[in-house]
Amino acid sequence: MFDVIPSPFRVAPGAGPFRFRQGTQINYGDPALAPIVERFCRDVTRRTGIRPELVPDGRGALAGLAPCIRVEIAPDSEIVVLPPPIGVSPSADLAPDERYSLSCDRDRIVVRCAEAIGAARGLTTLLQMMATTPLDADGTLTVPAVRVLDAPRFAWRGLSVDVVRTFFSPADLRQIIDLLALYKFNVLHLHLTDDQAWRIAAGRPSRRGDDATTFYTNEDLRELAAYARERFVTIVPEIDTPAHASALLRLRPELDNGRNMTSRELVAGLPRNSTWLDPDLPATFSVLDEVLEEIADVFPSRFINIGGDEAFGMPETLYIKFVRHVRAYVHSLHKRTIGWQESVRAYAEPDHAIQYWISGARLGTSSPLLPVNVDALVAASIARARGDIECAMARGVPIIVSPVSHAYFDVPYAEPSADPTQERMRQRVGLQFHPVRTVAQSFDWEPVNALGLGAGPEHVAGVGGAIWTETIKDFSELTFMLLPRLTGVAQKGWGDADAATWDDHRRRLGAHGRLWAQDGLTYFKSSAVDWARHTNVDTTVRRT
Ligand code: TNX
Repeated sequence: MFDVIPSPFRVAPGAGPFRFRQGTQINYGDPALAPIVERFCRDVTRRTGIRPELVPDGRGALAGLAPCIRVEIAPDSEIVVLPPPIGVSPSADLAPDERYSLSCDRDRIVVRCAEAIGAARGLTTLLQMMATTPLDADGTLTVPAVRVLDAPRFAWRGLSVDVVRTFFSPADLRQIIDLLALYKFNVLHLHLTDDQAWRIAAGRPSRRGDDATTFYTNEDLRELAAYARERFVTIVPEIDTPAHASALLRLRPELDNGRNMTSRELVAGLPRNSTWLDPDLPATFSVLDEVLEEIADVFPSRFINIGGDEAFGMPETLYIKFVRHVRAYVHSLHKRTIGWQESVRAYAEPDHAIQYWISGARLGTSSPLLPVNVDALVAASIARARGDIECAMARGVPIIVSPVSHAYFDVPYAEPSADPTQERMRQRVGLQFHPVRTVAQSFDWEPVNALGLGAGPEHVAGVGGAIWTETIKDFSELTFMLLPRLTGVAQKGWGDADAATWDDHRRRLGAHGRLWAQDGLTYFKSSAVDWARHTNVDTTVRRT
């Protein structure tokens, strides 16, 4: 069985299975690969109980005829036939080369790549192959005999996590980063500020945090960014303004202009404050520019997400003035901007990127739970959603595709869990105004087509999942909503359009629940998936 998610570009049969056993030698040809190969060794031991022997190059390695694993940088290898990715790279102007080949034959497993990131992707595939294969009776592991050629379809493959409505510790976020790396995502987009809380040190009048809100120190964020970077994940920070900024107004009352904070009920059962920051108030940018400068310094990412969503009640001219200032300021810090799709209404140049989210499913007329009092302004914003995408396409603004209908993980699950003890959680967690969706329905989409008529791959920057945490109380509820649907977005971001049907994906998923259980992660045991596959894999091997 070959249960790798996302499915590789091409998989062909290899010559005979490789037997992986205690002490199998693994060797690499370039010092730049050392941390990647070392991490692979730790992960494979943690997941299979088998400990390979790491033999750095030039130490008489690979002596004898024993089967071994070799990782090498070989830019002129068979990977040259693979196409470059579509879209925008989160880490650099020129996308790093993630292509790799992996051949598993009787005597040798060889991973080849053009640069270190390709080795990480290739070894992740090998790790999944090993971790989803049961051990043989003699304690060895028969690695499927395959020749894999692989490259991502899209350059940007992200997950946005709302750490405002519910706080997640750096340790929680490191587990999310591990999960992203396991599924070949390359962006963790952190939604750091909103109406309910301001989760960063920058902008606080006193750094001591005397307003009792839990927040990340710059040191926390620097460490997280470094942890992510080692795993080829870029953290893109989001400072959400001009709306969703009530928490900043509470911290900095000088930003109150007497009319920019309103209390309203926007969605059934979820009272929200709505605020907009006033570009005509001198205090606004003296605070915000400082915040952005500090954030640009903390995060090495190429992009800062400036938010820009749901500026209900803000005069359009002020919205445009505000967003233009912010993006010009971020540019002056040598960073690129990304914003939610509404931001294209203020700034539609190709050096900006937008994240498309308002798909029909949100507050769509099809929702039986549509609150009767939907604000006319909200309705108007939704009505403009199609225009946002057309404007971006016409002006060459790259689009990260994140439709609520398929890429939002706070949509409640429709089908029952195979585990009756999960039913209460399933019914409680997730935003109730979304129509419920099965895991299969969430999987049924194509990122280019999701942009509608006239869209082509040239309009797409990449793919992004998102999870909002209004109904999520803790880390186990977070992973319950992320898993298994996160793997579906991984498939759409990495795999070719028709690379995997739901049936393929569902079959592979059956072998992945075990990996999450190994990591102690709660996941939704959808009744549509046979989670009992490979039951003889030892799930007691735990994180060390
Ligand atoms: C809209 S999705 C938001 C979030 C909320 C979500 C659900 C987006 C860009 N903005 O602030 O969490 O609706 O209420």
